[in-house]
Amino acid sequence: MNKVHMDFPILKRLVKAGKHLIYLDSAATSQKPLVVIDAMDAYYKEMNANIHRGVHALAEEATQAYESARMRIGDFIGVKDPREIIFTKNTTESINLVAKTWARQALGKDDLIILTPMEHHSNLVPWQILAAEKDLELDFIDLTPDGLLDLNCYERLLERKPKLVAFTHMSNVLGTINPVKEMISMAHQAGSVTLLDAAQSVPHMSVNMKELDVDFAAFSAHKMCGPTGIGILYGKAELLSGMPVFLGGGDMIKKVALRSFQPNDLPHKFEAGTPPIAEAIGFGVAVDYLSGIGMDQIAAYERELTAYAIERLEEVPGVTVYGPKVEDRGGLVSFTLEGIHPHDVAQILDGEGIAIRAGHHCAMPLHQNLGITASSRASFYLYNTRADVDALVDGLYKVNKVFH
Ligand code: 7TS
Repeated sequence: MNKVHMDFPILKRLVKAGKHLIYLDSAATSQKPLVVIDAMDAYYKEMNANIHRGVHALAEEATQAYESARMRIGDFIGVKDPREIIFTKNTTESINLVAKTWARQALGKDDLIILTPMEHHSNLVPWQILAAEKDLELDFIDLTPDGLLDLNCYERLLERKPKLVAFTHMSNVLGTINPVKEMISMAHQAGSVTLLDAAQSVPHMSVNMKELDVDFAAFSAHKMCGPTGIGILYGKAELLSGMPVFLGGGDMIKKVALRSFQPNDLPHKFEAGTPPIAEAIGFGVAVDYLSGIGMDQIAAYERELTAYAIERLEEVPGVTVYGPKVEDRGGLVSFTLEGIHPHDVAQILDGEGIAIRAGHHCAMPLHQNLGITASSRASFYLYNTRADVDALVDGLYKVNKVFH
């Protein structure tokens, strides 16, 4: 796996004081392999045209490349029907789309939405906005002390027949991988629609939306070797086709009169305006790249690296590691160092060329739940190595020395 390092040009660069970059912030955004950068470059150099409109050669080629990317991204998550793969800006926009169209139509006063306290703000705030507008109730599945969802609590909440259950596949702070297949099946038995925030799972493990039988799912290209500015909303065709439109404008219409319009067919109905074409092409190449390595291999590699990281971090005096045991988690570790603010930890590590994230990681309620205001987080991807973990641990000894 270490040879994939060579595929990522940025990992060769030097940062502070001539140190080699050690990038441990892939949960925020991953680095991009050269094949993805080259594919986007080639689009602009050889094919640039708007899609779905022109009849000229470039427009046809660009349209074909864009739609081919949609098919390959669909394949990557077990979805054969391109009508169910909507290109959006990112995970955040995908979830907002569902909140502002399906949920706004389907939910009314006093209806219940079930969420979890480990959600990223982007699977929390859209529901808060809708709850205020429609007078809905939000309730939350309790966390166990080791950072898992309490499924007994979930069962009790489902007795109240929520209209929607929305949860993350993997926590971006605790690393917890939730038992989503079971949770989706339980929700369906209670008659609820399900939405999966797959921003941290699809990049790191094999996820098949059809096997999960989830109703909606959201993820972003930039966390999975692809470019920024593009993400996916997966939705079951029967739900998507009954939903009101999201944004209005070009491409999302079949017919327009002065006072009315007829929406386009899926998936274009939800893709108003010129989409991020180069980004879709880059995203397609990113999933080809990940498939070429193998998602099961990536997941196993990250699990082994995370186990090593937890073991090594626990050697460092004053470190508290958050989240469940390694069997229940993905490739990231959040921790605090006693008496030292996470921002100071990140700053000293930065001086060593080590990039981690410090703060609330867009999960303020979860930090409150943990009784802290901030944490440091090292997150891994296929290009990280045990040597990166060793550098992190050496860096933390240095932080301790500076502060004590
Ligand atoms: N959901 C989860 C679970 C996430 O981790 C993130 C981003 C998002 C949604 C939002 O994704 P976006 O592409 O729409 O921004 N998480 C992080 C993070 O942990 N650090 O920076 C961004």
